[in-house]
Amino acid sequence: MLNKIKLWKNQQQSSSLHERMLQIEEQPVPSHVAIIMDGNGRWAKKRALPRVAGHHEGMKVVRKITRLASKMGINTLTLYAFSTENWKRPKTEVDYLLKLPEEFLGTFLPELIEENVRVTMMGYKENLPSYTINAIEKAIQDTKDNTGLVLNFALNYGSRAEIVDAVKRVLNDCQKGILESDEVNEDLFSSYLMTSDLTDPDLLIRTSGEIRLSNFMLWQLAYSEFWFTEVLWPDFSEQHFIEAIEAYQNRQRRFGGV
Ligand code: V0D
Repeated sequence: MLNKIKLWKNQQQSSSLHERMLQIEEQPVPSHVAIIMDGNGRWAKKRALPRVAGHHEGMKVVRKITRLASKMGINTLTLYAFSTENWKRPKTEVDYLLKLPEEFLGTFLPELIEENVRVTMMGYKENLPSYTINAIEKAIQDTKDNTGLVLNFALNYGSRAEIVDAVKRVLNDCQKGILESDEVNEDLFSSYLMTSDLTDPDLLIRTSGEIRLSNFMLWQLAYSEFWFTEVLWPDFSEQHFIEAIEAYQNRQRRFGGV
């Protein structure tokens, strides 16, 4: 294609993106968006590349969607980066995945600080290598006073384990006499989960055509809107995210958010 035409096409595209952003800003955006970033391996396979190439490409999409979510005024973005099931993958792939936080933060942390983003993590830190934890803890520390988007990484996270642990700690507090069993209700129980500081997600996005939760935020997603797409995570663009937010806003408009 001629370069001039390409340029024109890009301009058309970005101006329509801009218009859709303005439209989105006229209605409430979801306060908390959670994403299951699926399809990195399949993206790589389609290109005869190693699976890790898909993960690396997926990391670039995290940057792009974080910027956009921040710009939209979304309060919390939770990203499912590594599940407790992911340990079953080949060791070389696991090792590669667990180096991504360091790589990501090495280049993107200054921008997160600049953008007033606060990094948080939920998941089991115990089994993670020190280079993974150290990179994330530095990011948490360096962004702890930021007041903009909360960028919450679900890493070595599993929802059933989270619930079982919460039950154990409730029982323990009852035994110690800190808590009466009569006081146990939904709100009290929520405060024992890893998401105690967050609101429940308003919108869940899952890419790559899988229509299931895969042990992700089972309790927290009880009332959320779900949006699924066939698009593989490395191909997930700003347009797709905008499409998901528009779908959410349309549902809220039609059903009055009940
Ligand atoms: C691979 C697609 C960013 C999903 C995105 C450890 C799978 C790229 C992070 C990241 C991963 C995590 C914490 C943090 C900063 C960045 C990340 C993992 C995988 C698993 F503080 N991308 N990313 N972490 N992928």
